[in-house]
Amino acid sequence: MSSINYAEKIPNNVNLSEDRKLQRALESWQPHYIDWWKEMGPEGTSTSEIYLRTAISAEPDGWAQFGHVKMEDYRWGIFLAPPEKDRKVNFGAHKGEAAWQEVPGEYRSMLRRLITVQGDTEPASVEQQRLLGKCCPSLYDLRNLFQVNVEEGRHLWAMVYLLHAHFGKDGREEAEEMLARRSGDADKPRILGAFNEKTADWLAFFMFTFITDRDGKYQLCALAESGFDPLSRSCRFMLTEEAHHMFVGESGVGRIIERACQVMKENRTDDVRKFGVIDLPTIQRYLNFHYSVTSDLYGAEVSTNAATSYNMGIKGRYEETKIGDDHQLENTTYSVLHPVNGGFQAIEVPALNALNERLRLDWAEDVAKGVERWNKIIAKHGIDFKLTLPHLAFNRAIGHFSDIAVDPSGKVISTEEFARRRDEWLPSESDLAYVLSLMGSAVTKPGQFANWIAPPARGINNQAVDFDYVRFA
Ligand code: BYC
Repeated sequence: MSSINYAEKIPNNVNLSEDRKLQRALESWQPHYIDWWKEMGPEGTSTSEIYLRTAISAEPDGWAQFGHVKMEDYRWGIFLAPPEKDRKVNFGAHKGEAAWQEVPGEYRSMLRRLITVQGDTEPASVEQQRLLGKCCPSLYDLRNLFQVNVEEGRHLWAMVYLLHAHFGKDGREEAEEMLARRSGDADKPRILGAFNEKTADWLAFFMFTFITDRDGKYQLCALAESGFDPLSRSCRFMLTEEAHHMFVGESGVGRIIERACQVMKENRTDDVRKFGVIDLPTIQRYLNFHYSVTSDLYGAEVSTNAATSYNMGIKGRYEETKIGDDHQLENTTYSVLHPVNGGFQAIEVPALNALNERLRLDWAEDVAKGVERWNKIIAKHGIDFKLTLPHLAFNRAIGHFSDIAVDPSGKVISTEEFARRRDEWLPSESDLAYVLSLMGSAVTKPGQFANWIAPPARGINNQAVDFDYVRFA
């Protein structure tokens, strides 16, 4: 059941050939996807062979196979995690009922909206990252970028399959729209804010995969709890791929920090820019930016949308079934920080309305642990500097903090002061220009690394660090 059939035009483990109508619909979407990939996917890669992992089975222990693959020959497809016997709806008004294999009619539009929002982020991130290959710091990093890109492409397939299989004409239209929007486009932007930002350099890419892919993890975990079983199974399989993306981000930033610290020590100076590496205060400003922009992805702190989708049983909490409460939350409250009279106050609100905030805090705690691991690298070098996460109200565009100006420590300030001091806290034009100036041309000799980043501790899939992860034609 879970092994993937690669003999078909669209590899899948959902017996696609048994549903001719659906198969035809997806086969007619497939060339549009390929056209989109050629136009908006990683640039200049069509003939290179990349050491990629490809799913061969959706079972936990056997799905990854590694080998050199031409990007254009990559086989995207539809893979769901194996079904769980007698799975139930585990929360909300339908708690205890059998999980749904079809969309309950009255929940169609809410489910379609969530699947569309999730799906839209996937091609968006590929678009954001499409030029990075031209300035890669090594073949190892180039391979990781392409691995992330092909998997985001497959995550789009996962959501498009659900739209086609369960939402009829509306779903097919949404699937087409997914290929029509463009990250950062003034007329047809991607749906969520962070996915319209630029990812112009590798520090931004690593921050994005560390922080924003981690939002992906938490949102997918919440959707994996869904009573709509096909969504749950899709998200569970997507999560197995997401872990590598966050590793790429965390280790990438860690290696940039490592290199900065080496140069600081060797030259006994904080002023490392003249040695062509990225200084720690610039890394802090990138962290502030990506953290605040990604905080917005959780929506408003108090949200009736979130309450409704929980009540319906379609989007749960992080690790829902491990939480020891009634999983209905009708009579519970949750404390949410509000801006009040120039400061902040924790106010109890109905727990159902606070679900976005709760997921955001789960994510924030996880991000903070990663930042602590980065701080250990700095401490190991005996350098007196600590990266910190800004206050959750800092630089927000969505939710109830979006109307106030706050410095990274959480002090409420005037909008004039924020504008005046913005460049102390967020990457300035000159920070961005400096980091971009380091990117230069691609480093493509096996085992070589750009000056601004340390090599990784080990290679991919037990290969050496100087393995030829990408072979150019
Ligand atoms: N930008 O009640 P509210 C990933 C909209 S990342 C623009 O607060 P709700 C990945 C909202 O849509 C994970 N608009 O929101 C990572 C709503 O609009 P409508 C992606 C925003 O519904 C890296 C209105 O504001 N997955 O996978 O409770 C690489 C009122 O909103 C934003 C998901 O997000 C924003 N930031 O929560 C690749 C999961 N925030 O409907 C991939 C699916 C809110 O009134 N999505 N709005 O026009 C959801 O669960 C929810 O839609 C949200 C919003 C959590 C995003």
